[in-house]
Amino acid sequence: MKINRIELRQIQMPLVHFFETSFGRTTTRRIVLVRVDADGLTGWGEVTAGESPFYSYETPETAWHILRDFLIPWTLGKDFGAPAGIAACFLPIRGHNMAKAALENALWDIEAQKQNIPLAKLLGGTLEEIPCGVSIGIQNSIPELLEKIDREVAAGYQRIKVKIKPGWDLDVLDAIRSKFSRIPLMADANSAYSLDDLAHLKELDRFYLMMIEQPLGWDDLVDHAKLQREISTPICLDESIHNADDARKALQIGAGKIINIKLGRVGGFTAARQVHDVCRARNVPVWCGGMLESGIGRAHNIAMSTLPGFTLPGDVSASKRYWAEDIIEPEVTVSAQGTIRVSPAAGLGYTPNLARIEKLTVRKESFE
Ligand code: OSB
Ligand code: MG
Repeated sequence: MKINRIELRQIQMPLVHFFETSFGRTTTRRIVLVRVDADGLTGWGEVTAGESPFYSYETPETAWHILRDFLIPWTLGKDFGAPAGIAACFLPIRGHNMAKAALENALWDIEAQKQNIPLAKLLGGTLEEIPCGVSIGIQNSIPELLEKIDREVAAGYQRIKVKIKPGWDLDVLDAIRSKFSRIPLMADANSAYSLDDLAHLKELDRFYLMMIEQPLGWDDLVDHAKLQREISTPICLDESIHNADDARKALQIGAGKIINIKLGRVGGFTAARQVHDVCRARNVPVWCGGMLESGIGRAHNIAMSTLPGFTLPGDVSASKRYWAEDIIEPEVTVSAQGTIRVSPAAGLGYTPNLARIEKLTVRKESFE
């Protein structure tokens, strides 16, 4: 596969509702899209970095820099046998996984089109329908949160994840459990606690949560292992897993019992499959995390979620929960049973809406 042309664009898309985590509130997404032309075909990738370096150090600007000054010059005009070849080429660059993932994933899209099979099939996916959950951010009040949960449960979503932080945790979970005693429920702290909060975190055990996601440091494994020995709620790792080695070490020391896989965080499909394989070999369930993606990143997440180890509902949900109008056609829809049916079409399974993308573009640069 020879890369002839790469185009970077930054688009700006307002969310239909703000999304708040322990590190802040997002109202508008700034997303870098990568368009790759190779072998007469076009593939798309999405940089999933947040607007500010709070989830990780990457931002749309750091990704643009790494892509323009390193990843693109290293790959333009070069011939890569298979998409995994480009992942190997990026290895000398430390970190910047979201920038790498956007470019690598576009090549997977092209390879699937070339073989005339769905991307899910190319990855080795087996599920035809994936189970979906929702991630609900911190709200202005508990009644507003309960109303949101009510709506998502009624829509059929198979599990509810809520964001927690000190001051928005025990009371919130108490209120949820009084109203929805049996829903599959989990909480994501996005690193808002430390081991000083051990007694407080132990209180979470009474809500019989499916798991608690990343309670401690964003780059920590050791303290998570200590916490996991003290609480019965399974810990799920998000921020601190960047590759298959991290996953192996985390499981080895008991830092958690479940891993959330995000394509951007681990650097693309090649690494994501490796993390999946490490977990599957140890019977550790994984699920697909979300980063408030546009339709392109969402389509990639759907394809990845078809791998056999993705046994838990992920944070991959309907386009309309985020966008008044998505940038792909058709938009992503979820069935009344809380599933997404995987498109049988070749490649992404969705068509990027070029006119819509052009309208949302605030910055563009192409490389031949
Ligand atoms: O920690 O999973 C997270 C969104 C932005 C940054 C981090 C996270 C999230 C989500 C949203 O939980 C998941 C989604 O609906 O895309
Ligand atoms: Mg998370």
